[in-house]
Amino acid sequence: MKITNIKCILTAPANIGLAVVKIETDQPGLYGVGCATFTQRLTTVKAAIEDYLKPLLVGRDPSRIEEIWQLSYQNSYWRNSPVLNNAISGIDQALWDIKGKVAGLPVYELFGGKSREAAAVYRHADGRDPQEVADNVLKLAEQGYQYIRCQLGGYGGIAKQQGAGTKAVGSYNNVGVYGGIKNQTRSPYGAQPGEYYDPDIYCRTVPEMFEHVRKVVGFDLQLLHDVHERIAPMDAIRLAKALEPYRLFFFEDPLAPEDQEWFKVLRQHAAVPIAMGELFTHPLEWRPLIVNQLIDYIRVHISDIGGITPALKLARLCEAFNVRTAFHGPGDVSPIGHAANVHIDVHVHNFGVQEFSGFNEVLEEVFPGCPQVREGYIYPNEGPGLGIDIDETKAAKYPIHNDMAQFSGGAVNWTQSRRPDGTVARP
Ligand code: GCO
Ligand code: MG
Repeated sequence: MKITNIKCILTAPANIGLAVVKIETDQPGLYGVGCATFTQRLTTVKAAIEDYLKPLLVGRDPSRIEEIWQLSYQNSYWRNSPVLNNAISGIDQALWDIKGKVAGLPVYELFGGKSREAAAVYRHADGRDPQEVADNVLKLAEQGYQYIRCQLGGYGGIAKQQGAGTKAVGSYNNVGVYGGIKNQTRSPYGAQPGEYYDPDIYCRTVPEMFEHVRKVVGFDLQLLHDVHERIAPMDAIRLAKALEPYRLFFFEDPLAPEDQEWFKVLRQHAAVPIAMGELFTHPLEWRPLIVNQLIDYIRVHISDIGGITPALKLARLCEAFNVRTAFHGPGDVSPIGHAANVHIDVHVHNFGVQEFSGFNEVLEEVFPGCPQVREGYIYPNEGPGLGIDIDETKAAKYPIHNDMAQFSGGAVNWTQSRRPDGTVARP
């Protein structure tokens, strides 16, 4: 069996750019698909695949997944970048898909079979104020979800830019839920355009939000929160302590990958389960946190670390240190990437929870075989391989474009966050 062609398909059926790899072979009708989605740098991933990995791999035996992964990983000499890892992921996932099709088995069987019939998923409940968050939590609970992420305004601490002298106000009106005027922090005249937020307002409104949401929904639901590494380490520690009474399932990205040393301080001060890893691309980022038991859930975006092959190895490492998986699963993972997540989720012993962002009708059309969710659980397809495909003709109807709603470099959007004084901040 030989690889005869490798192509990277870019498409945006839900207005979020996705990258998918298709590997064709010399066996009639036998091909594999894989996710390579790094939505902020799609065309660079496509170039890495078609200009570099394709000439390296065409003509090779697709059954040699481990060897091809190592060859691709070393081939650029410099390694561990999100662009190169996503390119390798698209290849790797497609090779697992091919191997499953050749064996006539779903990919999870190749790992060692199921540990559970389906994977529990969590959805996002956002709101402009605590009551709206609570309402959205209840809506998701009615659909059967038991795990729900709660955010004030998506990222929180949202401020409105109001011309000269930006006025940063809370993510809801300036009066706190329980009275008291939220301080209004102002920006200098001529402040640059950006998504302004106020870390102080964020840190004060999140505990208020959970106080209110727990009052409304009680404690039977598992609630999560994502800091998105947007506050200073000491503020993250103070916030984690403030959230202890609300029994979070996990507290995500409290610190930036660059603030790794602070995790041991956080661990000493707050009894809150920590989830980290969405931004990780390098083994030296996750290894210390796992072996020193400084986190409870690993949140990697599996294409950002190079695909199924490294994700399985990472899950095994985590099992030895009682860390559970909680793979990244937002809209900027393709349905093929979600399918890859689910095959690992139903297999590994130390599964925690799976993030899921839902599929719209168009995604389901472009990607026949999307894994299905019922009563808060996502089920793998029982067909051979990853059990999902891409309809290239339909995918072509949804081209990516630079001013895409969420992730373009151009328009001011969530990746152009600024603090009240105009300082560029982590998204
Ligand atoms: C998550 C992410 C999202 C981000 C986006 C980045 O935990 O799903 O942090 O909240 O906004 O998905 O890819
Ligand atoms: Mg996150």
